[in-house]
Amino acid sequence: MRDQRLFKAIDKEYQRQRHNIELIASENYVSKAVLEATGSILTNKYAEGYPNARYYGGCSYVDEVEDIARDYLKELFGAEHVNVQPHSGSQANMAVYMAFLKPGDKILGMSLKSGGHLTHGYKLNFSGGLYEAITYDVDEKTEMLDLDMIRNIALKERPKMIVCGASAYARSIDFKGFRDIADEVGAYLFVDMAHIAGLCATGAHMSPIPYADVVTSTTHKTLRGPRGGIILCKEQYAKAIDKSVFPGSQGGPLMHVIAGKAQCFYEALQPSYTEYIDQVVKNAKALGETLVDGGLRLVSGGTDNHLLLVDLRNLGVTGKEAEELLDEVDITCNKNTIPNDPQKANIASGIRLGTPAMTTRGFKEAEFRKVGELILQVLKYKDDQRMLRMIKEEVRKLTSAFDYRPVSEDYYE
Ligand code: DSN
Repeated sequence: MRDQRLFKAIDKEYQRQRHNIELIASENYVSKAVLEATGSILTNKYAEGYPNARYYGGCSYVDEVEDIARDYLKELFGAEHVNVQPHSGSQANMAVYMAFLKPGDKILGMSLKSGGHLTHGYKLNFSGGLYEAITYDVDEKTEMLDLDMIRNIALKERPKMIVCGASAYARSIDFKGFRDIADEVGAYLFVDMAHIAGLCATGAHMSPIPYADVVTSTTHKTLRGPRGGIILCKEQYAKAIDKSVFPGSQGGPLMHVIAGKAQCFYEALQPSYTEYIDQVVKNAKALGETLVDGGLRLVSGGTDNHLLLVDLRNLGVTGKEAEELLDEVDITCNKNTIPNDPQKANIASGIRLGTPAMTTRGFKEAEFRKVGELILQVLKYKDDQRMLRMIKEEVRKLTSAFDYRPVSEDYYE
C-alpha cells in the first residue's frame, strides 16, 4: 500500500521535471535503465566490504554488480584503480582527505567565492575545520584561474595537498599546469572533476587522470547517472583509498545506487554519449551568445564547458530576484555569486546556468537560443504579468515538444 501523501509529492515533482526548463548546471535526467537499476531490489542487500571480501553472506550477485561498475568506470577514464562506493561527492572527498592527510595538514583549494566547492576548504565545512585550508581565487580582471598566482601561493604556503576543481567555473582547467605546481612544492594533487566529469570522459575537456594522484566525482551531473560519488586513483593509493571509504568513513554501500552507476558508465561508453557531451558544450556557447547579445555579461567573458555564470547587474536584477522570476515561468536555475560580488551569497549578483539537462531532453542550439531570449524577456519585462504568462506558455510548448517520460504519466499517482 502506497502512502498517498508521499506519492502525490513525488508525482508533483515528476510533473515539474517534465514541464520545467531545467538549467541547474549540476542536474540531469537519467535514463529509464538508470532509474530501474537505482530503484531495484538491490536496495535490500547489505554488502559491507568489497567484492569477494564482504562481511555478509549472500553477496555473490552484488559482487558481480560492483565488479561491473568498477570495470566500466576504469575503462571510461583509463584509471588504474576506482572505488564506486562513496554515497556522495562530499563523502568521496572526505575519504580522500582521510587517506592522504592528518588533521591540521595544509590544503590549498579554490575559494567558494571564486567558484570552488564547500569541501575544498570552506571554513564551515569539515574540510576547513579539520585541515588548515588556504585558498586561491580567480584573477580579478580575467575572472579566470591564473597558474602563476596559484604557484606563488603554493610556494609560499607549501600545502600538503592542492585541490583543483570547481562548482561554478566556466573555463577549462589546466590539470597539467596544476601537476607542475604540485611537483614543485611536493604536494599531492587532488582533482574533484564532479562538474566536468562527462567532458573529461569524452575528451571535450583535458582529463585529470594522467596528472592527479587522486580524482573524485559525483555521478549525477554531466555523467548523467544516479546521485552518488566515485574515486579514481593510481594503483599505489588503492589500498589507502579503499580503507578510507570502508571502514574509514562509510558502512554498507548502496548497492542499488552502484547498479545505477554501472548503467550510467555503460551509457557513457557509447558513441552517442560523446555526441551528447559535444552538444552540451555547443549549447552552452549558443545560450551564452544570446544572453550577451541581449545585454548581459558572462563572467570571464564566455564558456568552455557546460555552464555559464551570468552577471545580471546590467539589467538591475539580483540573482535572487532572477531565480524567483524565472521560477514563476517554469525555468529553473540557481542564484550564484560572481567574483568580487558586492551582494551576499543569499542575494548574489548572478545566476548559474547549465545545459546538461535540457541537452538530454534533445535541445540543440536553436532551442537554447530560444531559452536565452525567454530569460532576457523575463528579466526585462519582470513587472508585466501578461508577458510573464505568455513566456510560461512558451516554456510549456518547448518542454512538451521534448518530453521526459521514463515512466507512464500516472506511474506515481
Ligand atoms: N551542489 C553542487 C552544485 O550544484 O554544483 C556541487 O556539489
